[in-house]
Amino acid sequence: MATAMADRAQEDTPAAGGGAVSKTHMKTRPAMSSRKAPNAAVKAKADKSVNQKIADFLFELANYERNVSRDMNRYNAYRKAASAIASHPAEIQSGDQALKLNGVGKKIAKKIDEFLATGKLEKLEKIRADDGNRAINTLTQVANIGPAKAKELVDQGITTLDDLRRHQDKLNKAQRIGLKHFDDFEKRIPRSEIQEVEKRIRKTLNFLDTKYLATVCGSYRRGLPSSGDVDVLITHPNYTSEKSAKECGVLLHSAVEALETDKLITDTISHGDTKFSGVFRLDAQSRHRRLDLRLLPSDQYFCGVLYFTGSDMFNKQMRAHALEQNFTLNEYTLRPLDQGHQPGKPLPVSSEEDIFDYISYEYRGPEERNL
Ligand code: 8DG
Ligand code: CA
Ligand code: CA
Repeated sequence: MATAMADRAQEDTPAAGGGAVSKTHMKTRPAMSSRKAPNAAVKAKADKSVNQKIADFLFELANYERNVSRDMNRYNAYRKAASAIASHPAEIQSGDQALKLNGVGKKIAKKIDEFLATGKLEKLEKIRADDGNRAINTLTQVANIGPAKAKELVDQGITTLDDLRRHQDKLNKAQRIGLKHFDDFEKRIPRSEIQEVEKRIRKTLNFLDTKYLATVCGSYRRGLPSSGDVDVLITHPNYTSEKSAKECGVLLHSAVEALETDKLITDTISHGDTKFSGVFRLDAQSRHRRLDLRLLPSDQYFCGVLYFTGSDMFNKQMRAHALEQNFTLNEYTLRPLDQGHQPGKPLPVSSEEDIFDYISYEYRGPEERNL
């Protein structure tokens, strides 16, 4: 009962945790997974810690850099500082104190001092007051509309969701689906609902072929109480990296077909041999939710599971550690680097633990990867 109520509370919060600046999916990254769940919880209590307030304004600046300036370096720099501050155990009392944290430089320290002294940030006040910025932020909240597309639309005088609805001819299929389900996609997905969809997907796949394996990754696997979308990885022993995706794509195609017949999948945004991106809903009373399905070769499954579990900040750290140990790690493989830094053959991997072992990194369970 308590869980059900907590889930409901989560679901009623907007996906991005209140700010008008982020979205829940896609290649332009949301602001940021590690922030959302705590944010929703904090909101319920209605009083935020100083660190959380600082992290919030840094995330807002990060979004501005991504959406408006389209400067991904600054976007990442602000997010890194925000994550460090949000997870710092002691209350930040000065810019100098923050300067000691990884990712906080002089400019950010100065902003923290301004915020601590005045309770706001001049730069952010100006950004928020600008109509063009606001329009871009609004439009980038639609799934599959990125900063460049948003700018293009704003330049054509399209600045609100109503404008968009009147000019759907300017959108591609994915963007039209984003607009159609705008209200639903804004809502976080409670964990209980993902447990349900996980069961349904496993049951459907099992019915097709008992050798399918499916894992829901992303924030759900990291144990968060709610998620922005559902990321499912599937594999099958018949599909290995030696075979072509084209040859094995039928494994994904028949899975998607079965999930459509099951009335779980409602829309398709894109559908290749190894990646499906679309929409599901549990039943007619439920909301529409974003779904990513990926088919991986069985010998690359665990590198995939590790990668798609994230968080992306955690992945960055782990990849950097791998490099220090002379390995290169990506979503497919772990490979040793030779003296000339050339990657060798992929190492055999049959669990996530194997990957940590090879690179001498202390094992962390999925719940400990929420950076
Ligand atoms: P959320 O959906 O609840 O917002 O959070 P998430 O599950 O952590 O994020 P996601 O956007 O669905 O991405 C899933 C995982 O994919 C993420 O946790 C780590 C991995 N990943 C990266 N980099 C990137 C990237 O640039 N784009 C995407 N889509 N995923 C990435 O490490
Ligand atoms: Ca996700
Ligand atoms: Ca995703």
